[in-house]
Amino acid sequence: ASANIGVVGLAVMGSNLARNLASREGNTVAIFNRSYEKTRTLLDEHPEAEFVPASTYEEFAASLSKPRTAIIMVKAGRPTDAVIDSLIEVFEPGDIIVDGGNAYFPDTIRREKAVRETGINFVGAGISGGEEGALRGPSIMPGGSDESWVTLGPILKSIAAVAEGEPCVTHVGHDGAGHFVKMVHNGIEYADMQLIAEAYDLIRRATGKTPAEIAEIFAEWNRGELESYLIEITAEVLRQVDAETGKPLVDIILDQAGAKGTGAWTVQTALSLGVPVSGIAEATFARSLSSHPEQRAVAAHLPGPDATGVVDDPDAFIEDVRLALYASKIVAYSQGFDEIRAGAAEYDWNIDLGAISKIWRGGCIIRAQFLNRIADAYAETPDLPVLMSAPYFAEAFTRSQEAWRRVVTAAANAGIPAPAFSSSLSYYDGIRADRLPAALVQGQRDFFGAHTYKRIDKEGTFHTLWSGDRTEIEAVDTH
Ligand code: NBP
Repeated sequence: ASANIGVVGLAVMGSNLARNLASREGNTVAIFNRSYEKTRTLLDEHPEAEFVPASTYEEFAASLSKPRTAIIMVKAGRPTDAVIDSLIEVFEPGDIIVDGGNAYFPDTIRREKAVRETGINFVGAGISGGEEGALRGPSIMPGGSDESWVTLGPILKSIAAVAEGEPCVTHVGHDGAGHFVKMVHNGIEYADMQLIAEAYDLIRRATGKTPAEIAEIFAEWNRGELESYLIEITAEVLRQVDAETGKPLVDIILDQAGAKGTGAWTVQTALSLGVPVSGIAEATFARSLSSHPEQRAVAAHLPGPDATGVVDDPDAFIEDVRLALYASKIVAYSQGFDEIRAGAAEYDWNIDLGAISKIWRGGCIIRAQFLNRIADAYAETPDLPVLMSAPYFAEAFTRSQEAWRRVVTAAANAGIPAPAFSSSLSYYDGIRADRLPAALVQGQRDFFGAHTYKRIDKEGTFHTLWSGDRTEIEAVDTH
């Protein structure tokens, strides 16, 4: 037994993670893949790395020092279950199995429970940053037991991205907490990307600027409060010219956005937790809308305004869009953190929200300066019920809310879809409202279904006899 850590599954993510592990002082990495070719390729292409190859699960287990620790990087779903079953056969109580794939958190909760019964530790770890992150330093969101963190913590810290001197990994919480937080990370990523896409579309269609010109605008924004990986790569994508046609590549790419399902998971989970993640939901729906060419073709003749000429001062409009993007982004992140708070309460996880914002500062797709502001907000008030109500963000809304309204108005007037911008503004106005028309909804529910209501002026549950003499009675709340 000579390896302190093992990797099972040597496709692109697993090989890169194995190389990352092997490159760090003190690690010797056992490697295993179902078919031996991938193991052979990794050994051949990276003779510099200290790998201990195995061709069977028995050999793999024998090559690991105790407690044996193995990270699984295979396709999510059945393949992950198959590998876990095989590892359980050859591992012993106290050993640690880590699933680094993109598992759906209820699967992680189920697997953790089943594996724990054998005495083996199971850790579901969300790993963000794609291939490049796996190789150079991802952001890692591990769940699992405190016991497993003792062994696993130093290993994961050795390979994680570093942001402002701190490794981008923290023990998120028990069982499925890590994969839950990774899921919400991806949901926020959807919202952030959609907001940026709407900003681009608004500027392009309302001012007539070219993709190359808009690339320069994003590059400029990346030097200010919007500084982030996603803004940076947006400028790169917009600058790209298609070699074949000489046109901007963004005009040649088919406008139908794909999805692997993590946005949908985030929204489905939010619906069952009762958390309004409207920014993430609109981003997910916007991808769905784009991917139905047959519907778009039959709807294309529906009437709408002409977008040209809605903006008389392009520079002022572009600055408005920047402010609207920043304000909407605060809403999207606030909603995402709200979902993590609700998930932690529902599943009994002790999640440090400030620590989560810090481990997203490096390695992952949503990495940004902005996350420091979120960390500050939680440092000041750890149990903040609504992130965007923190003083720093309140100040940002003071600066941006008028511009935000102008942009949403211009989008509506010009017939340019801005679902994430406008739903974020509606959420903002809803959450800060003194009174909501929810009172009327309660009245309607009581009318047709005797669902009862509460009053603002006294305790109790009430029902109006709508089909009788319309007097109010005190009701027993059974709904
Ligand atoms: P894939 O998701 O393409 O999976 C391929 C690997 O799974 C191969 O090693 C394959 O072995 C193995 N495998 C399969 Br398929 N069925 C198996 C089974 N029944 N038993 C054992 N091994 C089996 O690899 P990937 O693209 O490197 O992704 C790995 C994980 O990382 C996935 O969960 C993915 O969702 C996640 N991921 C994350 C990010 C990110 O940014 N965080 C990016 C990409 C992927 P074989 O060689 O024998 O067929």
